[in-house]
Amino acid sequence: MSATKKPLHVTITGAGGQIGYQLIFRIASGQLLGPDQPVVLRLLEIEPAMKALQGTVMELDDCAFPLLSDIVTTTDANVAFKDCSWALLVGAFPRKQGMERKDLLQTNGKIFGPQGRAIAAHAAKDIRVCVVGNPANTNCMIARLSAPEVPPERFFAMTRLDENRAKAQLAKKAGVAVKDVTNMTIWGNHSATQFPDAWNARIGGKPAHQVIGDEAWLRETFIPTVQQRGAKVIEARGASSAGSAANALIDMVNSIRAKTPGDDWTSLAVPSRGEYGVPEGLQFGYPVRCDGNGGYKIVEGLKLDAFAQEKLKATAKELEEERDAVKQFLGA
Ligand code: NAX
Repeated sequence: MSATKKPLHVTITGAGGQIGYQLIFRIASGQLLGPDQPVVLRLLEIEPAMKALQGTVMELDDCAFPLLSDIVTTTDANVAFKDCSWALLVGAFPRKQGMERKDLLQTNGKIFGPQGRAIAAHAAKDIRVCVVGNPANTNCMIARLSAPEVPPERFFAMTRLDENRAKAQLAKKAGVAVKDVTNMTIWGNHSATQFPDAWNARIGGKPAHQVIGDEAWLRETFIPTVQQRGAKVIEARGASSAGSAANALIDMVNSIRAKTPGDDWTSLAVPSRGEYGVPEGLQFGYPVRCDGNGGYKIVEGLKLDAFAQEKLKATAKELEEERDAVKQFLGA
Protein backbone atom coordinates (compact mmCIF):
# COMPACT_ATOMS: atom_id res chain seq x y z
CA MET A 1 0.00 0.00 0.00
CA SER A 2 1.54 3.28 -1.10
CA ALA A 3 0.26 5.18 1.89
CA THR A 4 2.09 2.97 4.38
CA LYS A 5 5.52 2.48 2.77
CA LYS A 6 8.31 4.57 4.24
CA PRO A 7 9.80 6.95 1.67
CA LEU A 8 13.23 6.03 0.31
CA HIS A 9 15.77 8.76 -0.26
CA VAL A 10 17.29 8.98 -3.75
CA THR A 11 20.22 11.33 -4.30
CA ILE A 12 20.99 12.72 -7.74
CA THR A 13 24.21 14.65 -8.19
CA GLY A 14 24.42 17.06 -11.11
CA ALA A 15 20.64 17.19 -10.88
CA GLY A 16 20.51 20.49 -12.78
CA GLY A 17 22.25 19.01 -15.84
CA GLN A 18 20.69 17.51 -18.94
CA ILE A 19 20.63 13.89 -17.72
CA GLY A 20 19.27 15.12 -14.39
CA TYR A 21 16.40 16.80 -16.20
CA GLN A 22 15.52 13.57 -18.00
CA LEU A 23 15.81 11.53 -14.82
CA ILE A 24 14.08 13.46 -12.08
CA PHE A 25 10.52 13.32 -13.41
CA ARG A 26 10.74 9.61 -14.14
CA ILE A 27 11.96 8.86 -10.63
CA ALA A 28 9.29 11.05 -9.05
CA SER A 29 6.64 9.24 -11.09
CA GLY A 30 7.70 5.84 -9.72
CA GLN A 31 9.73 4.41 -12.59
CA LEU A 32 12.86 3.85 -10.50
CA LEU A 33 11.56 2.21 -7.33
CA GLY A 34 8.06 1.16 -8.28
CA PRO A 35 4.53 2.56 -8.34
CA ASP A 36 3.93 2.12 -4.60
CA GLN A 37 7.24 3.43 -3.25
CA PRO A 38 7.26 7.05 -2.03
CA VAL A 39 10.56 8.86 -2.60
CA VAL A 40 12.43 11.82 -1.22
CA LEU A 41 14.58 13.43 -3.92
CA ARG A 42 17.86 14.85 -2.69
CA LEU A 43 19.38 16.98 -5.43
CA LEU A 44 23.03 18.01 -5.31
CA GLU A 45 24.41 20.78 -7.49
CA ILE A 46 27.16 23.35 -7.54
CA GLU A 47 26.21 26.95 -6.81
CA PRO A 48 26.09 28.24 -10.44
CA ALA A 49 23.49 25.60 -11.35
CA MET A 50 21.23 26.14 -8.32
CA LYS A 51 18.98 28.69 -10.03
CA ALA A 52 18.22 26.36 -12.95
CA LEU A 53 17.66 23.54 -10.47
CA GLN A 54 15.09 25.66 -8.63
CA GLY A 55 13.23 25.93 -11.94
CA THR A 56 13.16 22.15 -12.21
CA VAL A 57 11.87 21.93 -8.66
CA MET A 58 9.04 24.32 -9.59
CA GLU A 59 8.18 21.95 -12.43
CA LEU A 60 8.27 18.99 -10.06
CA ASP A 61 5.80 20.79 -7.79
CA ASP A 62 3.63 21.42 -10.84
CA CYS A 63 3.49 17.68 -11.59
CA ALA A 64 1.86 16.96 -8.19
CA PHE A 65 3.43 13.50 -8.15
CA PRO A 66 1.65 11.43 -5.47
CA LEU A 67 4.84 9.45 -4.71
CA LEU A 68 7.08 12.46 -4.19
CA SER A 69 7.29 12.97 -0.41
CA ASP A 70 9.89 15.72 -0.32
CA ILE A 71 12.58 17.50 -2.35
CA VAL A 72 15.87 18.65 -0.88
CA THR A 73 18.21 20.84 -2.96
CA THR A 74 21.71 21.49 -1.72
CA THR A 75 25.32 22.24 -2.59
CA ASP A 76 26.53 20.23 0.41
CA ALA A 77 27.31 16.54 -0.17
CA ASN A 78 26.81 15.85 3.56
CA VAL A 79 23.21 16.98 3.24
CA ALA A 80 22.69 15.37 -0.16
CA PHE A 81 23.57 11.83 0.92
CA LYS A 82 21.74 11.87 4.26
CA ASP A 83 19.65 8.68 4.65
CA CYS A 84 20.17 7.96 0.96
CA SER A 85 19.42 4.43 -0.31
CA TRP A 86 20.23 5.09 -3.96
CA ALA A 87 23.03 7.50 -4.83
CA LEU A 88 22.99 8.34 -8.53
CA LEU A 89 26.26 10.12 -9.21
CA VAL A 90 25.59 11.91 -12.49
CA GLY A 91 27.39 15.24 -11.98
CA ALA A 92 30.98 15.48 -13.09
CA PHE A 93 33.40 18.03 -14.43
CA PRO A 94 33.17 18.04 -18.23
CA ARG A 95 36.21 17.78 -20.45
CA LYS A 96 37.09 21.25 -21.70
CA GLN A 97 38.96 21.97 -24.91
CA GLY A 98 42.69 21.50 -24.51
CA MET A 99 42.26 19.55 -21.27
CA GLU A 100 44.43 16.46 -20.92
CA ARG A 101 42.71 13.21 -19.94
CA LYS A 102 44.88 13.13 -16.82
CA ASP A 103 43.66 16.59 -15.77
CA LEU A 104 40.06 15.49 -16.30
CA LEU A 105 40.64 12.40 -14.17
CA GLN A 106 42.21 14.43 -11.39
CA THR A 107 39.56 17.15 -11.43
CA ASN A 108 36.90 14.49 -11.07
CA GLY A 109 38.91 12.72 -8.38
CA LYS A 110 38.43 15.84 -6.29
CA ILE A 111 34.65 15.47 -6.66
CA PHE A 112 34.21 11.72 -6.21
CA GLY A 113 36.54 11.29 -3.22
CA PRO A 114 34.59 13.68 -0.97
CA GLN A 115 31.29 12.30 -2.29
CA GLY A 116 32.42 8.80 -1.34
CA ARG A 117 33.27 9.98 2.16
CA ALA A 118 29.93 11.78 2.51
CA ILE A 119 28.16 8.58 1.43
CA ALA A 120 30.03 6.56 4.04
CA ALA A 121 29.19 9.11 6.73
CA HIS A 122 25.51 9.79 6.00
CA ALA A 123 23.85 7.26 3.71
CA ALA A 124 21.32 4.61 4.76
CA LYS A 125 22.52 1.08 5.57
CA ASP A 126 21.13 -0.30 2.31
CA ILE A 127 22.97 2.28 0.16
CA ARG A 128 23.67 1.45 -3.49
CA VAL A 129 25.80 3.80 -5.57
CA CYS A 130 25.50 4.09 -9.37
CA VAL A 131 28.05 6.25 -11.16
CA VAL A 132 27.28 7.85 -14.53
CA GLY A 133 29.56 10.93 -14.50
CA ASN A 134 32.61 10.35 -16.67
CA PRO A 135 35.14 8.84 -16.54
CA ALA A 136 32.52 6.69 -14.83
CA ASN A 137 34.50 3.54 -13.98
CA THR A 138 37.39 5.38 -12.38
CA ASN A 139 35.16 7.93 -10.65
CA CYS A 140 33.27 4.99 -9.18
CA MET A 141 36.48 3.34 -8.00
CA ILE A 142 37.53 6.59 -6.31
CA ALA A 143 34.18 6.92 -4.51
CA ARG A 144 34.32 3.25 -3.46
CA LEU A 145 37.84 3.47 -2.08
CA SER A 146 36.94 6.68 -0.28
CA ALA A 147 34.11 4.85 1.51
CA PRO A 148 35.76 1.75 3.00
CA GLU A 149 32.90 1.43 5.52
CA VAL A 150 30.51 0.63 2.67
CA PRO A 151 30.80 -2.88 1.15
CA PRO A 152 32.57 -2.57 -2.23
CA GLU A 153 29.85 -4.53 -4.04
CA ARG A 154 27.45 -1.62 -3.43
CA PHE A 155 29.27 0.48 -6.06
CA PHE A 156 28.39 0.23 -9.75
CA ALA A 157 29.50 2.23 -12.79
CA MET A 158 27.11 2.46 -15.70
CA THR A 159 27.68 0.41 -18.85
CA ARG A 160 23.96 -0.04 -19.42
CA LEU A 161 23.68 2.62 -22.10
CA ASP A 162 26.35 0.74 -24.07
CA GLU A 163 24.49 -2.53 -23.45
CA ASN A 164 21.25 -1.04 -24.74
CA ARG A 165 23.02 0.46 -27.73
CA ALA A 166 24.65 -2.88 -28.57
CA LYS A 167 21.36 -4.75 -28.31
CA ALA A 168 19.64 -2.25 -30.59
CA GLN A 169 22.38 -2.55 -33.23
CA LEU A 170 22.26 -6.37 -33.22
CA ALA A 171 18.45 -6.41 -33.33
CA LYS A 172 18.46 -4.10 -36.35
CA LYS A 173 21.05 -6.15 -38.20
CA ALA A 174 19.26 -9.44 -37.47
CA GLY A 175 15.82 -7.98 -38.19
CA VAL A 176 14.44 -9.09 -34.82
CA ALA A 177 12.81 -7.30 -31.90
CA VAL A 178 15.28 -5.86 -29.41
CA LYS A 179 13.81 -8.03 -26.64
CA ASP A 180 15.10 -11.10 -28.50
CA VAL A 181 18.70 -9.98 -27.94
CA THR A 182 19.93 -11.17 -24.55
CA ASN A 183 23.12 -11.93 -22.63
CA MET A 184 24.88 -8.79 -23.79
CA THR A 185 28.12 -7.95 -22.04
CA ILE A 186 30.01 -4.68 -22.22
CA TRP A 187 33.44 -5.66 -20.99
CA GLY A 188 35.63 -3.07 -19.32
CA ASN A 189 35.54 0.68 -19.47
CA HIS A 190 32.68 2.97 -20.49
CA SER A 191 34.92 4.48 -23.16
CA ALA A 192 36.02 3.80 -26.71
CA THR A 193 38.00 0.75 -25.49
CA GLN A 194 34.89 -1.07 -24.24
CA PHE A 195 34.25 -4.48 -25.78
CA PRO A 196 30.61 -5.14 -26.67
CA ASP A 197 30.52 -8.94 -26.84
CA ALA A 198 28.38 -10.26 -29.72
CA TRP A 199 29.98 -13.68 -29.38
CA ASN A 200 28.51 -14.51 -25.97
CA ALA A 201 25.32 -12.54 -26.63
CA ARG A 202 22.26 -14.44 -27.86
CA ILE A 203 19.52 -13.73 -30.36
CA GLY A 204 16.40 -15.80 -29.80
CA GLY A 205 18.53 -18.02 -27.53
CA LYS A 206 21.18 -18.76 -30.21
CA PRO A 207 24.71 -17.32 -30.29
CA ALA A 208 24.35 -13.82 -31.75
CA HIS A 209 27.40 -14.08 -33.99
CA GLN A 210 25.99 -17.22 -35.62
CA VAL A 211 22.60 -15.61 -36.21
CA ILE A 212 24.27 -12.50 -37.72
CA GLY A 213 26.67 -14.70 -39.72
CA ASP A 214 28.95 -11.84 -40.68
CA GLU A 215 32.16 -11.74 -38.65
CA ALA A 216 33.57 -8.80 -40.61
CA TRP A 217 30.48 -6.69 -39.82
CA LEU A 218 30.67 -7.64 -36.15
CA ARG A 219 34.33 -6.75 -35.84
CA GLU A 220 34.56 -3.75 -38.15
CA THR A 221 31.14 -2.13 -37.91
CA PHE A 222 29.28 -3.33 -34.83
CA ILE A 223 32.06 -2.83 -32.27
CA PRO A 224 33.10 0.69 -33.40
CA THR A 225 29.45 1.73 -33.82
CA VAL A 226 28.74 0.93 -30.17
CA GLN A 227 32.06 2.38 -28.99
CA GLN A 228 31.52 5.65 -30.90
CA ARG A 229 27.77 6.00 -30.49
CA GLY A 230 28.04 8.76 -27.89
CA ALA A 231 30.19 10.87 -30.23
CA LYS A 232 27.73 10.32 -33.10
CA VAL A 233 24.82 11.50 -30.93
CA ILE A 234 26.77 14.65 -30.05
CA GLU A 235 27.50 15.22 -33.73
CA ALA A 236 23.80 14.96 -34.62
CA ARG A 237 22.17 16.59 -31.61
CA GLY A 238 24.79 19.13 -30.69
CA ALA A 239 24.55 17.77 -27.15
CA SER A 240 25.45 14.48 -25.51
CA SER A 241 23.04 11.61 -24.88
CA ALA A 242 20.65 12.55 -22.12
CA GLY A 243 17.27 10.82 -22.63
CA SER A 244 18.94 7.49 -23.40
CA ALA A 245 21.44 7.93 -20.55
CA ALA A 246 18.69 8.62 -18.00
CA ASN A 247 16.73 5.68 -19.38
CA ALA A 248 19.78 3.41 -19.07
CA LEU A 249 20.29 4.48 -15.47
CA ILE A 250 16.70 3.59 -14.63
CA ASP A 251 17.15 0.23 -16.39
CA MET A 252 20.35 -0.33 -14.44
CA VAL A 253 18.76 0.31 -11.04
CA ASN A 254 15.82 -1.92 -11.95
CA SER A 255 18.23 -4.69 -12.93
CA ILE A 256 20.09 -4.40 -9.62
CA ARG A 257 16.82 -4.51 -7.66
CA ALA A 258 15.28 -7.48 -9.50
CA LYS A 259 16.33 -11.09 -9.93
CA THR A 260 17.87 -11.45 -13.38
CA PRO A 261 15.37 -13.49 -15.40
CA GLY A 262 16.23 -17.00 -16.63
CA ASP A 263 19.78 -17.48 -17.86
CA ASP A 264 20.13 -13.89 -19.06
CA TRP A 265 22.60 -11.45 -17.56
CA THR A 266 23.18 -7.70 -17.58
CA SER A 267 26.26 -5.48 -17.88
CA LEU A 268 27.46 -3.72 -14.78
CA ALA A 269 30.86 -2.29 -13.99
CA VAL A 270 31.68 -3.77 -10.59
CA PRO A 271 34.91 -4.19 -8.60
CA SER A 272 37.12 -6.86 -10.14
CA ARG A 273 38.35 -9.67 -7.92
CA GLY A 274 40.51 -10.90 -10.76
CA GLU A 275 37.73 -12.55 -12.82
CA TYR A 276 38.81 -13.19 -16.43
CA GLY A 277 42.36 -12.11 -15.57
CA VAL A 278 41.37 -8.49 -14.95
CA PRO A 279 43.56 -6.75 -12.35
CA GLU A 280 41.90 -6.78 -8.95
CA GLY A 281 40.25 -3.58 -7.79
CA LEU A 282 39.44 -2.06 -11.17
CA GLN A 283 35.80 -1.08 -11.70
CA PHE A 284 35.25 -3.30 -14.72
CA GLY A 285 32.26 -4.01 -16.94
CA TYR A 286 31.26 -7.66 -16.53
CA PRO A 287 28.30 -9.94 -17.21
CA VAL A 288 26.38 -9.98 -13.94
CA ARG A 289 23.36 -11.81 -12.52
CA CYS A 290 21.46 -10.12 -9.71
CA ASP A 291 19.71 -12.16 -7.00
CA GLY A 292 16.73 -9.88 -6.30
CA ASN A 293 17.98 -9.15 -2.77
CA GLY A 294 20.52 -6.52 -3.74
CA GLY A 295 23.33 -9.02 -4.29
CA TYR A 296 24.92 -10.19 -7.53
CA LYS A 297 27.39 -12.63 -9.04
CA ILE A 298 29.73 -12.09 -11.95
CA VAL A 299 29.02 -14.75 -14.60
CA GLU A 300 32.18 -16.80 -14.90
CA GLY A 301 33.38 -19.36 -17.42
CA LEU A 302 32.34 -17.55 -20.62
CA LYS A 303 34.46 -18.41 -23.66
CA LEU A 304 36.70 -15.63 -24.89
CA ASP A 305 38.72 -16.26 -28.05
CA ALA A 306 42.06 -14.59 -28.79
CA PHE A 307 40.31 -11.56 -30.36
CA ALA A 308 38.10 -11.07 -27.28
CA GLN A 309 41.03 -11.55 -24.91
CA GLU A 310 42.98 -8.83 -26.71
CA LYS A 311 40.00 -6.50 -26.36
CA LEU A 312 39.72 -7.24 -22.64
CA LYS A 313 43.41 -6.60 -22.16
CA ALA A 314 43.21 -3.25 -23.95
CA THR A 315 40.29 -1.96 -21.91
CA ALA A 316 41.84 -3.23 -18.65
CA LYS A 317 45.09 -1.48 -19.56
CA GLU A 318 43.23 1.78 -20.07
CA LEU A 319 41.58 1.41 -16.67
CA GLU A 320 44.97 0.71 -15.07
CA GLU A 321 46.33 3.89 -16.65
CA GLU A 322 43.35 5.82 -15.32
CA ARG A 323 43.95 4.33 -11.87
CA ASP A 324 47.60 5.38 -12.01
CA ALA A 325 46.58 8.92 -12.95
CA VAL A 326 44.43 9.30 -9.81
CA LYS A 327 46.63 7.42 -7.33
CA GLN A 328 46.49 10.24 -4.79
CA PHE A 329 42.69 9.92 -4.46
CA LEU A 330 42.59 6.18 -3.85
CA GLY A 331 41.97 5.63 -0.20
CA ALA A 332 39.98 7.29 2.53
P1 NAX B 1 25.67 18.31 -17.83
O1 NAX B 1 26.94 19.10 -17.97
O2 NAX B 1 24.44 18.74 -18.53
O3 NAX B 1 25.33 18.19 -16.27
C1 NAX B 1 26.26 17.91 -15.31
C2 NAX B 1 25.84 18.65 -14.06
O4 NAX B 1 26.74 18.28 -13.01
C3 NAX B 1 25.90 20.17 -14.21
O5 NAX B 1 24.65 20.71 -13.91
C4 NAX B 1 26.97 20.57 -13.20
O6 NAX B 1 26.68 21.81 -12.58
C5 NAX B 1 26.91 19.41 -12.21
N1 NAX B 1 28.12 19.27 -11.39
C6 NAX B 1 29.40 19.50 -11.74
N2 NAX B 1 30.20 19.29 -10.68
C7 NAX B 1 29.42 18.91 -9.66
C8 NAX B 1 29.66 18.58 -8.30
N3 NAX B 1 30.89 18.61 -7.80
N4 NAX B 1 28.61 18.23 -7.54
C9 NAX B 1 27.37 18.23 -8.03
N5 NAX B 1 27.06 18.54 -9.30
C10 NAX B 1 28.08 18.89 -10.10
O7 NAX B 1 26.07 16.81 -18.20
P2 NAX B 1 25.11 15.59 -18.51
O8 NAX B 1 24.84 15.54 -19.96
O9 NAX B 1 23.96 15.59 -17.57
O10 NAX B 1 26.09 14.36 -18.19
C11 NAX B 1 26.52 14.08 -16.89
C12 NAX B 1 27.68 13.11 -16.91
O11 NAX B 1 27.29 11.87 -17.47
C13 NAX B 1 28.88 13.56 -17.74
O12 NAX B 1 30.07 13.32 -17.02
C14 NAX B 1 28.80 12.67 -18.96
O13 NAX B 1 30.07 12.51 -19.57
C15 NAX B 1 28.29 11.42 -18.34
N6 NAX B 1 27.71 10.41 -19.24
C16 NAX B 1 27.91 9.11 -18.92
C17 NAX B 1 27.33 8.08 -19.62
C18 NAX B 1 27.53 6.66 -19.24
O14 NAX B 1 27.04 5.80 -19.98
N7 NAX B 1 28.24 6.32 -18.16
C19 NAX B 1 26.51 8.37 -20.82
C20 NAX B 1 25.94 9.74 -20.85
C21 NAX B 1 26.85 10.82 -20.33
O15 NAX B 1 27.66 11.27 -21.40
